[in-house]
Amino acid sequence: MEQTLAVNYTAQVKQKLIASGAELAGVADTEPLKALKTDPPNLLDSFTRALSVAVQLPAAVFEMIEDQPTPIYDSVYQTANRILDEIAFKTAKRLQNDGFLSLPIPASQVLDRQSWYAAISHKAVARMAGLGWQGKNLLLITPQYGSRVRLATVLTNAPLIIDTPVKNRCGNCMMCRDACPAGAIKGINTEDHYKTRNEAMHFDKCAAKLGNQFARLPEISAPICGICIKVCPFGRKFEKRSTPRKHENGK
Ligand code: B12
Repeated sequence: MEQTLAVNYTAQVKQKLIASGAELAGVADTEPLKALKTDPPNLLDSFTRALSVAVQLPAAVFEMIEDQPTPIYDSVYQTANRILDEIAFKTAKRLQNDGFLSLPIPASQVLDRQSWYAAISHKAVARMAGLGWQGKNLLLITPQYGSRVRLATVLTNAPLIIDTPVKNRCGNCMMCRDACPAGAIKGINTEDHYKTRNEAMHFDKCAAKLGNQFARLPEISAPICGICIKVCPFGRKFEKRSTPRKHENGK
């Protein structure tokens, strides 16, 4: 596909994603992502691009979270996963109908519960696709919605135009470190990404708090928390806005 066609096709794919209910979409080259652990290990072999999709969670849900996840957050978490899985499924089918091999990666499927690994890290894909940076909370922080987004990925060999990563804007902020109920966040910054989860967090403390304590609360179905998401100023900034903002990255 020649350049102008590829530019138009990429814009069209992103527009359809936004029209299907996503807030943000971007494209990453799969080459640098091959350094990630994937399941299966050759997951990326047939794919040249990874399309990252983000759905924003309603801001008011976070206002109800104080020191543990709430049943409404649990429900919203499940709904966001369903919406993302449907968007990724439909996008993969659309790309396939256009002649491109495409695979939707589920929002929240865990393939290894011992070491907590999925098929591929959505955060790494989203970061490389320019949706945001990896914050001190280890999550993807978007300039528009902070970490109040859930993510999915579509792997494809469609010749989509690649987006560029954005700069980390955490600065000296330590709000997620100070609020973490597990004391898991170390408060270390990264210009690109952490080499391991443990560089950013006492990972076991986070997994134990969520898996052994929060997931056992009434009406909580998964290891969720929400506190490092709630306190991030980039998410709160959105909450205080009175007028809707256009999708800044136009993706
Ligand atoms: C297993 C899992 C968990 C486990 C383990 C968490 C973990 N940190 O790995 C537990 C149950 C503890 C957990 C907790 C949470 N999770 Co969780 N979890 C996942 C899941 C299913 C797989 C994660 C995985 O495979 N990690 C493997 C490691 C190695 O990858 P990583 O965590 O992304 O970290 C590395 C890469 O990002 C890499 N990287 C970043 N950029 C780049 C670029 C390149 C080129 C390379 C090579 C590497 C690289 O640097 C990191 C260190 O190596 C993902 C969904 C998915 N498929 O991604 C959701 C996911 C990460 N979870 C999510 C969320 C929101 C949470 C919680 C807030 C719970 C909640 N919903 O309330 C907490 C937050 C914990 C925290 N602060 O990290 C969201 C994050 C959204 C966001 N805005 O970032 C995800 C993406 C789910 C989704 N569909 O949106 N989770």
